Amino acid sequence: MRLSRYFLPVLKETPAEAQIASHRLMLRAGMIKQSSAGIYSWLPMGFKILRKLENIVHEEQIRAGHIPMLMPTLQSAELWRESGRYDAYGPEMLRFKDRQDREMLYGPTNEEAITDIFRAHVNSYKDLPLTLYQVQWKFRDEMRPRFGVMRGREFFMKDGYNFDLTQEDALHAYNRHLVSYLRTYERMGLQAIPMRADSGPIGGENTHEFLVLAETGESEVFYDSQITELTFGDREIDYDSREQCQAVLEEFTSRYARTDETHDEAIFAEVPEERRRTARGIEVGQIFYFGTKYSEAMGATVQGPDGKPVPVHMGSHGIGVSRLIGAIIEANHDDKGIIWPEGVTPFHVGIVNLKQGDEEADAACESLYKAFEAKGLEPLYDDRNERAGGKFATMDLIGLPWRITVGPRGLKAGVVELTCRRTGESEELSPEAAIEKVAGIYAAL
Ligand code: P5A
Repeated sequence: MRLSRYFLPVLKETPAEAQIASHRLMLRAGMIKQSSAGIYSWLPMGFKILRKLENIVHEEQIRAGHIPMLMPTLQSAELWRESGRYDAYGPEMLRFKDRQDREMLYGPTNEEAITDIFRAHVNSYKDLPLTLYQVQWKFRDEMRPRFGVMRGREFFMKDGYNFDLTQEDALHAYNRHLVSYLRTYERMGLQAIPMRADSGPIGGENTHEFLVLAETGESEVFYDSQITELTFGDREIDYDSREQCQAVLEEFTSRYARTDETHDEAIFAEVPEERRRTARGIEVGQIFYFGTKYSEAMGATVQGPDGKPVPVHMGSHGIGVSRLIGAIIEANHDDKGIIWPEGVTPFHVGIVNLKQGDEEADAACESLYKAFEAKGLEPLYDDRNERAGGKFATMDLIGLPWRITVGPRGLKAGVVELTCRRTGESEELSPEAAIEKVAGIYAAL
């Protein structure tokens, strides 16, 4: 992409309404624009990152054997009356009537909708196990929408639902989700710690929230510091293997890690004092096993092996895709701007032309641009007629991990400058070597 032809409305001033870094930087970097409280337009660069995260989520869900689909954002109140949640959900649910006077709502979550699909089409235990998921907009009329996309009213969520014959099978689905979520967050450059939590209006006893530690996080958390030393890494997991999934769950959840809702001082006191931590965290996902809560209320049964109808065991599993962008920025920024992890960056490399209009500099930038494209990478070329300082400030603000600076002086010596956004370190290389180095970094991801 050439910056002169892109739509990247960066702001020079810090917006007064933004209280935390990620909100400020998303506005300043021209990623989002508020349309009303807690509701945002996703401008091209913000949208690009949203799609990247969505793609990672899809890849990891499909790897775990889960099946993508799409349900509508608008739902009928009837289904929610069946489950008993229409009254229980409270003012967070946005309710309205259509022209036929039918009661409708903007879905805050989809347990009812998916259970309705399941009961219409699945009759036999032989069709189980089944896990369906979608990535779709949700609406919750939050009392205090704030911090930009972090606590929005309209937000993008991956929501998945498993259907199993027995509790044991459903717990395997729970464990499988936990494993796939660990992988998903790590690919986004985040450490998200599974913590024991409260199930709230979704229901059930088994639930873990995934938290990214951050001072600006809304949740208070308590944990054993040993947990922060764990990484999932590039281990190969057979998602059908109960033993393997169970082992990962045990590894990642056996140490003390709880949100304030489930915190227990007496148990926490058993953790050696030097390892006890109290901190704040951003909830980027939550998994639930709630058994037959919805299937019994809504008559979602299958014919069991003995021919008798049995209600299916279910769980649901969510990832806050739009919130994740805020979480990634909270964990990856400095006073100049965002520092995207390579796995989610909107463009792989920035090209800064120090002297637009200089024949040699223009030609060198063009040839770098084409070479990156030929390698399947997306460069963002700042080809505007602007001062170098302004170009650097924009690149630092939008946070591409690598920047190549091209100027007439360097070109005379046969070099360009390659700069790492995270460390600030620069090196002079031939254009070919710079391309190879950047391409190599992305190839290794
Ligand atoms: C699981 C999927 C559920 O709704 N039903 C379907 C279950 N879980 S949850 O924990 O309530 O939400 C899942 C994730 O969505 C994100 N999230 C939000 N993101 C931005 N703004 C909000 N107002 C908001 N509310 C929830 C969180 O990341 C949460 O973990």
